[in-house]
Amino acid sequence: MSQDKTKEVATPALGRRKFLNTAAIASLGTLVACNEKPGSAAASASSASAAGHAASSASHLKPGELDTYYGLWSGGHTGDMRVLGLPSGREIHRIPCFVPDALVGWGVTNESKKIMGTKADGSLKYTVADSHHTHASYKDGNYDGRYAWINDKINSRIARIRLDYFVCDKITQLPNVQGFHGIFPDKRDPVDEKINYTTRVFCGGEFAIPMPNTGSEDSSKYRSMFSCVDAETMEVRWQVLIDGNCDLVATSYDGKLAATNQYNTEMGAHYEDMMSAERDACLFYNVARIEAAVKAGKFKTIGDSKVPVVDGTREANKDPKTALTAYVSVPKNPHGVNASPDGKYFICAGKLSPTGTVIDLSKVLDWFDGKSEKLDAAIVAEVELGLGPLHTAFDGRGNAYTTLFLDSQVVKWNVEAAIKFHAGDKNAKYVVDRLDVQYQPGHLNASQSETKAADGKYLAVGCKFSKDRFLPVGPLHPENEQMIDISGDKMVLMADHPVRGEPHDFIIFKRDLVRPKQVYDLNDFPNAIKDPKESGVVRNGKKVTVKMTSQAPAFSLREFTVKKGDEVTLILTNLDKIEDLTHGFAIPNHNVNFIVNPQETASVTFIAGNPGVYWCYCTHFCHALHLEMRTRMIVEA
Ligand code: K7E
Ligand code: RUQ
Ligand code: CUA
Ligand code: CA
Repeated sequence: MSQDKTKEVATPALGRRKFLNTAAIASLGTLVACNEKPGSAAASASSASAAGHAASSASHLKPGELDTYYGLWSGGHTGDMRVLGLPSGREIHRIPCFVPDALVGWGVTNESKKIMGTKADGSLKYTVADSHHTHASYKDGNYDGRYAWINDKINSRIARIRLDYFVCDKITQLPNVQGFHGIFPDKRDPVDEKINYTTRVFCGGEFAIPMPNTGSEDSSKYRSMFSCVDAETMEVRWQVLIDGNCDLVATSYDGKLAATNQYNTEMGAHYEDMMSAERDACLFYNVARIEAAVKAGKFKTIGDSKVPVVDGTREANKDPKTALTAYVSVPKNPHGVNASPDGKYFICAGKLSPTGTVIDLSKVLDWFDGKSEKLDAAIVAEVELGLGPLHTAFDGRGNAYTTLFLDSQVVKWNVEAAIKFHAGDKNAKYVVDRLDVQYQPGHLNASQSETKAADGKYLAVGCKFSKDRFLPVGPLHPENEQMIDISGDKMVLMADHPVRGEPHDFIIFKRDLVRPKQVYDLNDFPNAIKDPKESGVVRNGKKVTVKMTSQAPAFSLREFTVKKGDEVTLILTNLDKIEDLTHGFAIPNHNVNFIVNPQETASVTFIAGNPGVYWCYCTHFCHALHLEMRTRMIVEA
C-alpha cells in the first residue's frame, strides 16, 4: 500500500515504510529517539512557523481575557493532574493526586492522607507515581462535569477527581495488576437504557505477572488483567483474566464494548520476544456478558483479592455466542486505540507497523451475535500512515489525526476514504495533510475529540522531545506541547509551550461543561469548627486536640500550649466566606504546611517536638496583615 503525500516532506527510504523488524526498530529507536533530531524536522520548521503567523493570535489572549476551553493534562512523574486554559496554553491549576504537594498540604493533612493511603505508622504508603491517562465522566456522549480519572502506572492506582472542586477524592489500588496503563470510562450502560452516563471505569493491566504473583520465572504462564471500577464507589467490580497484555483502553458510545490494544500477544518477557509476531490484537470485551457471568457466579478469585475474575483467555472464548472477549488481529505492536466520535469505529495505531487499523464496531457485535463467521472481517481499513503511529484524535468532520513518533509528524487522514481505499478503490486519497511537529509526538488530542461533540477547532500535540525549542536548562529538557489550528483544510501550528515532564495524555473540552464552586460548604466537613467560640485545646491523656478557626487576619487562638511528645491533632476551619480568600498554616520543625480554602476544614496530626516556642504562621497571602497572621504553639517539657 502506498499513498501520495499531499505535502512534500522528507520521505524515509521505502524499506523503512515496511514492517520493522527487530534490528531495524532497535536501531531506529536509538538513532531517532535518543541521539538526533530528525533530519526533516529542522528544515520544515521554518515553513511551519511562517504559516503559523496568522493563526497564532488566537493563542495570545489579551490580559484579563478568559480561555474558551479547559484542558486536563496528566502530570507524569509528579503524579498530579494539570489544568490548562486553551487556546492560550496557560497552566491554571495542579490537582495533586498520588504524590504529596506542599502548596495545598496534600499528603500532610489527615484528610488527604486518608485518600492517598498510609502505612501502619501513619506515613504515606507511596510517595512516587507515574500518571499517563486522564479522562472524564460522560452523559449523552459528552462530558458532564462530574468526575475525571487518572492512573498511576507504578502502583496500579486509579484516582478520581471531583470537577466541582477540582480535588482528588478517592484513590483505589487494583489487585493482581502491575503496570496499570490505559483507562477509559464507559459512556452508557449496555443493558439499562436509562443509564446514559458513566458508571464504570475500565483499567488495562500492561505487565503480565504470575496469578497469584508467586515469583515464577516462566513468563509463558504470566497473565494480565482488565479491571472494571465502579465510578461512584471506586471499588473494583470485576476483572477479566486475559492472554497477552493490555495497553490503552477505549469504550463504545453504546456502552456495549470496551477494548484494549495488545502489543504483547507473544507473552514475551524481553522486547525481542514482544515483537516477534507479525500481528498482535485489539481485544474486545462484551461488557453485558461479563457482568452476566459474574452475576451467575462463573468466576474465581485470585490471591487475597475478593474481586470476581472471569476467564477471558482465547481458549475459553472460542464460541462467539458465549464469548466474553474477542481478539481482533492488528499489525505488530499497536499502541493507541481511539473511538471515533460518530460511534462507529475504533482505530488502532500501528507503532511498529506504519499503519492505522479501522475496526467497525457493528461487525464486532455481529461476531458476538453469531452473524459473522470471521472476527477479522471487522477490520474495514488497514492503511499506511507513516512511521511510528501512536495516538489518534478526531475533528468531527470525518478526519482522524494520528501522531507519527518516528516521522515527527501529525498526519490528517479521512476515515471513510481510508475504508474505500482498503476496499480496493486505489484512487481514494485518504491522507489529507501532514504537519511536522517538534519533535517526536506521543499523545495528541483535539477539542472535544473524545465526545460526540468533537468540534474540530484545536489540536494539542505532546512532543516528547523539545531539543532546541526553548532556552537550555541543563540536560533535562522540557517537553513541547504544541497547539495546532485544525479548523481549516491545512493544519496550522499556533504555539509552543514548554511543559514539565512528563504528561502523556490529556483531554480538551468547552469551558461551560464544568461549573466549579468557588467556596466550600461548611456542612461537608464533619469536624468543622463552625463558631470561633468552640476553639480551644482538649486533652485526653497524651492525645491533644487543638480546635481553631481562621478569619483574616487572625487565627482564633492567639496561642496554645501542649507538652513534648503529645500526639497533637490540630483542626482548622476557615470561616472566611469570600472567594479566593485562602489561608495557610505552617508549624516550624514539625513538617506541617497546609491550606484551608474559604469554608474548608482540614486537620493535621503530629508529635509535639522539643520544648520551645513555635510561631505558626499563615503561608498564603490573604490580607494586608498576612505577615502578622500568626499564633504561637508553646511546647512545655
Ligand atoms: Cu502513548 Cu502511557 Cu498514553 Cu505515553 S502512552 S505517549
Ligand atoms: S513577603 S508579598 Cu514574603 Cu516579601 Cu510576600
Ligand atoms: Cu491568612 Cu495569610
Ligand atoms: Ca507483539
